[in-house]
Amino acid sequence: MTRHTLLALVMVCVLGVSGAVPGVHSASRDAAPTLTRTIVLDGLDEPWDLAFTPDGALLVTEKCRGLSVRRADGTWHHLFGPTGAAVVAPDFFCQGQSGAHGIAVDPDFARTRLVYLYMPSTLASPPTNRVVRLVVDPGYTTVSARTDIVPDIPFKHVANAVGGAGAHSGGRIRFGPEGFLYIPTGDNHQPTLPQDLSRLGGKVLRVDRDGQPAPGNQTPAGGDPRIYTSGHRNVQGLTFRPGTGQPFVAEHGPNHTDEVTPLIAGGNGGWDPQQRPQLRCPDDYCGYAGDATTMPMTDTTRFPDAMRPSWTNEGKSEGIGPCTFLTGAPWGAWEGRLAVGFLAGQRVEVLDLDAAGMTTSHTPMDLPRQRIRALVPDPHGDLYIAVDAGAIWRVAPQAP
Ligand SMILES: [Ca+2]
Repeated sequence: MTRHTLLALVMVCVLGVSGAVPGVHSASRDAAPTLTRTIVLDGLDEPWDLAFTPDGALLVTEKCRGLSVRRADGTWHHLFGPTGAAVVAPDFFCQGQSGAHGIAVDPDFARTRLVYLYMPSTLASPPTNRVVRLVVDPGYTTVSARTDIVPDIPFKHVANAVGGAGAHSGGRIRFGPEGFLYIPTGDNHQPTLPQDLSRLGGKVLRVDRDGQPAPGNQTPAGGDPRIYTSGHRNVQGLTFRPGTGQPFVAEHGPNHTDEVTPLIAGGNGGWDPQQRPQLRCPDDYCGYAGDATTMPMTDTTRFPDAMRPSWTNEGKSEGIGPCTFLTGAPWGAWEGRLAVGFLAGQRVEVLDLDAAGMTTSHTPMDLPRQRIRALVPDPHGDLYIAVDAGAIWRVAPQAP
């Protein structure tokens, strides 16, 4: 499929990061790397996530097309999803914001050939989001041995007064450095879901490769033991800090306040869009009814021990999306910093964190304005960026 194999060199732009960005700390400005951007793939249909395998393949999800692969030889192949894929999943569908979302490669992939896909499914009624485990053959021609390891993640199957079906599914699945799979979910515009420890929406789950609860989740008593953290709205980014391994999430705000939050096992993110008598809450969902004070993303009045965000854009809602730490010496002073992407905000910010994970400064990457959907480092530390317009970029740094 030649439209998908526009390998490299379609467009190469050398972008010197401006030294005149207002408000940027001088230390980060002076040390900013030079970025070279290459369009690696184009003509995709709403790419959502991507993952590299150890043998040189690039797995890509598209919201309504499911899972595809760019093999090491550059050829493109549609592996799994609707009609047209090598393996058709009749239960797969896309609706509203939802469809094929996160893709993760097993930490022992060279031996197991296992990959994990987050998607909605009609196998349950009403439909659910689920994590599907698949075996990929050595030639990347097909998948087999489908096992639905977490089949019971809530899906918003009907519209309500605050939005359409398919809203707020989370879905950016990643393996942590300790070998367990983290699964962020969303609140489905359902007021009680984020604080309901018997259901999996508005949470970050942590499981083994069979979907069983991982040891050490510290789920509050009586909760579903797969729950690692609760009280989330719609986590769209998930990554792990080099050195400490601590998970960080990026989470969509409502009409205000996107958040980046370091997670603690058993923690509560403090999102609780129910029972706000002072607000007018359509269909009892208060999520859009207030502001940063009356409907906070982290309600420290109701939850004094709530996990504190590392960074917010309080007062604004910019559709924060993916996040990843920058690794490798070519990033220069940006090595070890956290890159976060924005959809409505159409940019990537580089956050400098202190030892506790709190943001001390932030710097925008000098890139074309696009809705940023995925940020994934390749095995060399170059940053791959998927944009909603249908492209995947590679951004290679060069330290000054
Ligand atoms: Ca929060």
